[in-house]
Amino acid sequence: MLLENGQDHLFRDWPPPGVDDDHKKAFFDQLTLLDSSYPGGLESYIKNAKRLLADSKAGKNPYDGFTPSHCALKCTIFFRDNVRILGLTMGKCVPTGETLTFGDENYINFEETGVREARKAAFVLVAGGLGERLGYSGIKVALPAETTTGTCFIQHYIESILALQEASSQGSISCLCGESQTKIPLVIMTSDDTHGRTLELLESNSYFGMQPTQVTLLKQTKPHGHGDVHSLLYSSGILKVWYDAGLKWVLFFQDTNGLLFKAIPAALGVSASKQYHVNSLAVPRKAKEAIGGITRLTHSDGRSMVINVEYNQLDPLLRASGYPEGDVNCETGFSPFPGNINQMIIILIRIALKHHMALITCDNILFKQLILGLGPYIEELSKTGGAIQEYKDASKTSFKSSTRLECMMQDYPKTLSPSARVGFTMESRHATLLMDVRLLYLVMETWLAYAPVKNNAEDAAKGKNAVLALDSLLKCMQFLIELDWKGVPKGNPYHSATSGEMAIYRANSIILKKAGVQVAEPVVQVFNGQEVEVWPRVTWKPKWGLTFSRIKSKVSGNCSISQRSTLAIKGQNIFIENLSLDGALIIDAVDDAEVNVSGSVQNNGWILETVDYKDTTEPEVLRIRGFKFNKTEQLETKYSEPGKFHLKA
Ligand code: UGB
Repeated sequence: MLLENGQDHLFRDWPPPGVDDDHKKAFFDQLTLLDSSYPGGLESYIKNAKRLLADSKAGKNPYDGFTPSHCALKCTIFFRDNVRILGLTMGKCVPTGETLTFGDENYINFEETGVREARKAAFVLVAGGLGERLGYSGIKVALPAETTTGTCFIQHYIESILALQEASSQGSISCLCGESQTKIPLVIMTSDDTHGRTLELLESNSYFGMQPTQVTLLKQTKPHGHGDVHSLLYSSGILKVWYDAGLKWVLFFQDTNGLLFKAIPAALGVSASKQYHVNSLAVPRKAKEAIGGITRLTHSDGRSMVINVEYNQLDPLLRASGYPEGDVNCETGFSPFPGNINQMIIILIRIALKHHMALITCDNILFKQLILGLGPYIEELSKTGGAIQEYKDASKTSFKSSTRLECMMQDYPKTLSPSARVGFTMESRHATLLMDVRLLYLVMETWLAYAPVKNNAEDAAKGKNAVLALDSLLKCMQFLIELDWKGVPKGNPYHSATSGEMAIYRANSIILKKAGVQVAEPVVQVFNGQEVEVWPRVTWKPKWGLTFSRIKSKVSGNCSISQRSTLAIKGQNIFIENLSLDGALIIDAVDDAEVNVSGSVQNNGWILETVDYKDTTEPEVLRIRGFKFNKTEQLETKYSEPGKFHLKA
């Protein structure tokens, strides 16, 4: 079959029989696995690849017939009158969703609802990506999110889920009856590149406190994009298990966003309170920033939809549709197309239509189901095997190394048959049904929700994050545009290890300020060629600061933190009252220990020093962020026994 499909180059340089036979057999084992796991087998994969490469070379526009426009909601509204978080309901695309201000009563209520609802949630982390752009040799989930405590991303995610689990179980009926606490399931999608090391990381750290049975690793059989998550959830049977267990929400998230769990309680609360079927988180987006843009697409036949257009497709699409400037910032300094951060909360519901379960996922699926009377998600997946439409962004048909197709999890709606076209119709006969549909892009402020770690130091400093993929797409779609590096707007987010870590300190400092602590203003410093705000290095365990109301309940009196300070809170019941911090303070306590901290801490602290990313004498995790801490002096206390304690500095 491979020979018949033009893949004879695979065997051209094979050594004679008897030499390297084990490798040859292993290669065929791989082929067999791929053949059985790809819908239609390897022959189908090769045909799809050839077709997509030909389309790409011919400059075929994947959005043929669609005209992009930004939603009626303009970015000016995002920031009007202290508006912090704004819902874009799909469809009419007017701001009829939720308008939240971080920390106000409404926000706190949503957070509390979200925490309660977490009992009925399952989490899905897509972590099969190589992180090629980051240039880090380890798996990305093993990378420290911040280096004050050295907590890696997977540990932070697991501890956040455990904190939600514990908080959501408190006061629940099952707990009052003495039944075991609800265990929130976590699925991690891995790949050949990440599977072994992910498992090893979990096992060697006792799953960071999670029960091993709570965690399921589902391995992609090829580097094929995060879209594989749908087919894996389907084929593994796990969706059915969750449904039978009475779960209601599935939350998808990515591998290196250290802020995400700050936004999750409120976002889940919005979903639960308003019964949104799909709730995709978004942030204001800088023009050409490497995150997908939420766009209204209107087809010449009248169809219209609001959907993510991937960052490497948006600018060329705009230029080809009468916007010669492409994707540019508007008067607010942001693109009118908000950014998709690939965090979706999806509801598992019953639909009376067919008297059976439907899993509503991804943009627009409910529209398709209702309008076209399609079966539910699981039934839908049974037709396609969960295959997601792939893409290939290259201008060439011959390659120095093997090429591959990719698919994206947010593209699920595009997998349906032509009769089940993506989007919704405005025809009046569907009006009633549309009224019942509740899909939301929840736009959150970036400082709270989004700080991914994706780019290496050099590219981040040059602003290449914004145009890396655009460059290849421009070629592939043959849009004749001249764009050079200088054309990239300065000030676009770096999406690097440097900015990712600093964003955590910034968010924690801002939250403490909102809770009443006097936190010193940041200074601007340059690390690895990137200008970043440096706030006091404040970190806490998710179980200490799961929601804003919990944080507020643990901070009181007249507290202050100087800019050069480090504060690491490593216990659940640590209460800070009338504390003045100028230096480093590290407090560690077991859950049953209640510690009250007050007084004045003054010491030489942890001094921030620069690290050159080319300096190979430094560890890689420090080189990629461009700084390290010289731990000169600190007050460090540890409480390992239950009881009440008072630390008076
Ligand atoms: N991933 C896999 O699990 N398997 C794979 O085969 C590939 C990836 P990238 P990118 O929010 O920041 C996405 O490479 O290109 C996992 C959205 O498409 O980081 O930056 C991988 O491990 C874009 O719309 O994605 O773009 C990682 O966890 C925008 O939302 C995740 O998939 C952007 O992310 C994403 O992989 C963003």
